[in-house]
This record gives sequence, structure tokens and C-alpha cells, in this order.
Amino acid sequence: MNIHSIHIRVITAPLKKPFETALETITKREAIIVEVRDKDGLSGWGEVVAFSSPWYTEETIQTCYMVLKEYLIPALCKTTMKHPSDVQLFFSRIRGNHMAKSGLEAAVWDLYSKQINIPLHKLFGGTREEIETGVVIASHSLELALSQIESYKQDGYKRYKVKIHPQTAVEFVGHIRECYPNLPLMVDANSAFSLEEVDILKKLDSFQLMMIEQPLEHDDLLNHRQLQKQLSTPICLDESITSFQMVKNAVVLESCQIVTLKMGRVGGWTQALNIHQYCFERNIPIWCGGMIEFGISRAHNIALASLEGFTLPGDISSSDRYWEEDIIEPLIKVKEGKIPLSSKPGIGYEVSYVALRNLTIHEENFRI
Ligand code: OSB
Ligand code: MG
Repeated sequence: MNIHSIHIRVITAPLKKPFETALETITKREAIIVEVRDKDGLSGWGEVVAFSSPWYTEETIQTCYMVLKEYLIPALCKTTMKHPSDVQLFFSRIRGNHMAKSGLEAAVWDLYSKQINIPLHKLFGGTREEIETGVVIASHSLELALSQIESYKQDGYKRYKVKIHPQTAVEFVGHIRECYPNLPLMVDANSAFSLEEVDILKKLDSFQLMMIEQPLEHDDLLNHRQLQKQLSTPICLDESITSFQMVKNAVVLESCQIVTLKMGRVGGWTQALNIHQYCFERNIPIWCGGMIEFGISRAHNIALASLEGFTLPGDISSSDRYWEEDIIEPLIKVKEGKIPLSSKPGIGYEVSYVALRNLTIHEENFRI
């Protein structure tokens, strides 16, 4: 492959409003933007979706930066790659660090699909012309949650996900159901429950929820298996889905009925495609999760969600859901709950160097 240099930028931006989960409240976001350039002036783009601190995953912006600089980029410089799938070969010699790997691999795939002049979603066999999407309501205040649902309904989102907490879940979800009897609604507990609180979770069974996302500990497949036997609402695993192997474990153990796929958490496109194929062959519904990301990661997610097995709307919202200023053009805009697939090569969106420059706090260039 023709690769000339790699440029990484750390960017930071405030969220339009605080994002409140059972674990943490997010008010600003950092990301590492990876740009892989070829000799002809084409650029491929990836985004590292780790958070600034390890509240959600072990990886952070700092660990990803270090791993990219000390291991992944030097390994890529040493290898003569024929095809982006070769990236997996040198990844396999570095354990874990999935989000760092994913950001770099995504940029290589984007560059490659621009070099051969086809859209990324076509390269991976996406079958959709448009994807259906959902939105996340992350507010501890019922009043704010209700007003957010009301305003997102204007964009026609196909699925609404609210964050819940054991102390308030039944009342909170009950109120929302009363106001919106037919809303396609699901809840995300971000592992705030224990198996002793099964009675609370059973009460949620009466609210016709599409699913309950990650009620128990992030790495606990056994108790999720026990819980699923006692609930009629399908359990969807999010935090637990850290690799292709973990998906197979969860499916064989019957720890969940639905899988949330976050490309960053499983280590990139290649792993995500393996998981998609495995679930598709077994009729296990999957959907594309979100990480409060900027437009580059969203664009990759849109391409991923165009694959046939993504039968449920994902957490892929408009650019203006989180940002005053996103880094891509055009901005992502959800209309009637849908986003059309771009017919341009690669991720199908241009990256704005002006917007990037405004948000960059640190950058470094590596010659291959
Ligand atoms: O649990 O799905 C989650 C955001 C940050 C960390 C964890 C989660 C989320 C979301 C997705 O809910 C939000 C989004 O990107 O729209
Ligand atoms: Mg979740």
C-alpha cells in the first residue's frame, strides 16, 4: 500500500449539555484523530474513541496516544503492507489496546477505499441505502429527559434510549411510558445493578422495553445468564462485548439476546466484521453503539450499520446532538430517523482542517 505519513491530533470540545450516566457525567470530550496520508495527497481518517479517564474502559486518551506512538505506528512503519487486512498481523503481536488499534486501522481502511475509489460501506458489503437510527437521553432529571425526548422526536428517531439507575429506574421509566405509551424505548443501566436487585429489574418487564442494556458488571457473563432467565425483556450486552471471543462466550452462555457493537472496543473493522458475520448467521440482532464521538467515528459507524445484520437502530445521532462544531462536512443530519449512505469514496465525508485546527491541543507527525 502507498502510505507516506501518519499524523495524529488530540482534539477537545465541550458537549452542548452534560451527558449523565449511572457511572459518570461527561461535560467535555477529547479524542485522537488519526490521519494516514499517501504520496498522492489522499488522506484516510480514523478516530480513537477512548475517554479521558478510565471510567468506561481501561483505555484512555493518554494510553492510546502512548500505544500508537510507541508500538502501533512503529510497527506499521516496519511492515510493508499490501492490503489493509495486513494491519491485523502486526496488531496480533500487541495485546489489548483495542481503541488505539481501531483508530489506526480505520484510517488505513478509509485511505484504501479512497485509493480504489469506492465508498467504505460498499467495500464491506453494506446493503443499505440509508440507516435507521436512535438517540440517547442521558439526564438524571425526569423533566429534562422528557423535554429531550420531545425535541428529538422532531427528527423522527426510530429508537429512544434512556439511562437508568437502580434507585429511580421504575418511577423514571414508568413516567416516560405514561407520557409515551408507544415510543420505541429501551434502557441502559451501564452496569449499575447487582443480581440482588432483580426485583427492580423484573418490574421493568411491564414497560414493553425493546431491551435492557448492560444491567450488571462489565465483565460478568455468568450473572447476566442468570438474570436473563428471570426477565422477559431481552438483555443487550454493551460493556461486556470487548472482542469477537466475548461475543461467542456470551452467545453460548445465553447471557444476552442482543449485542451492541462498538468498533473501537472490539479492536476495529476486521473484528467488527467477524462479529457481524457470526451474529448474522445465528439471527442474533446487533446494533451499532456510540461513544459520544466526533464525525469521523460516526461516519465509520454509519458504514458499519449499513451491513445486513444491523437490524436495530443504533446510537448514531446528528452532529448537533453533541457538538456546536463537528469536524466533518457535510454534518450528519438525521431526518425522519434516517441517515442516507454517502456515495463518495471512503467514509464519504470531508474532514474540515479548519474545524480540526480550532479543536487541536496537541499534534505529531510520523514519516513512514
Ligand atoms: O453505554 O452506550 C453507552 C456513551 C458513552 C459511554 C457509554 C455509552 C454511551 C452512549 C452512546 O450511550 C451515546 C452516543 O454516542 O450517542
Ligand atoms: Mg451502553
